[in-house]
Amino acid sequence: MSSSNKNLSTFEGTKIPDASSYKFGVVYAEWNHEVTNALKEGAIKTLLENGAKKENIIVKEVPGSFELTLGAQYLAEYSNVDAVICLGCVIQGETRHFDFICDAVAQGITNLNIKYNKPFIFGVLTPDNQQQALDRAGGKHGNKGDEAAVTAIKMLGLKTSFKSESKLGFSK
Ligand code: DLZ
Repeated sequence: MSSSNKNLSTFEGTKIPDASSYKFGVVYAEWNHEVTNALKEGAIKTLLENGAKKENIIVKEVPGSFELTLGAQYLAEYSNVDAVICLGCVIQGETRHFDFICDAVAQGITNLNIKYNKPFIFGVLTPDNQQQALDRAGGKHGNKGDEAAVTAIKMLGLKTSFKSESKLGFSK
């Protein structure tokens, strides 16, 4: 797994914009709850540390990673968030279920980015086993939730940079 060389909670050398003006959705899967709960806590903590207001972080739970796409769409439709952080953990099993879920959620989240012109962040761990997952949910490789939160903030900063440069107006 490539993230074994990178700590997911270390952002030295990168500039993280101020998140105080943005509204965030966080959707996380119940499956592998020990892991996904740690991802969720990491994401919220990182958003707050970078200026997000508690009242501007809307958190929702879905049954499994397969449901992250629709949960994220609900957040975009009904909560008017600027970005959605999608958190899940699909552990490699003995059946092809793993491939179907991973492919579906990756494609689903990709489509939402384009459909809404907003950042929908893929914070889904796809490890071989529980230990690899825990290592990336606040363990020795950091927390994928932290990384997902920083990615959301950076993408919103990028969008805002176009907004301030644009002379043609910016409708969405
Ligand atoms: C069914 C299933 C399996 C086998 N494994 C996982 C998993 O490792 N991680 C996860 O988030 N969800 C899993 N699921 C549940 C599916 O994501 C989904 O909730 C069900 O297939 C119902 O649509």
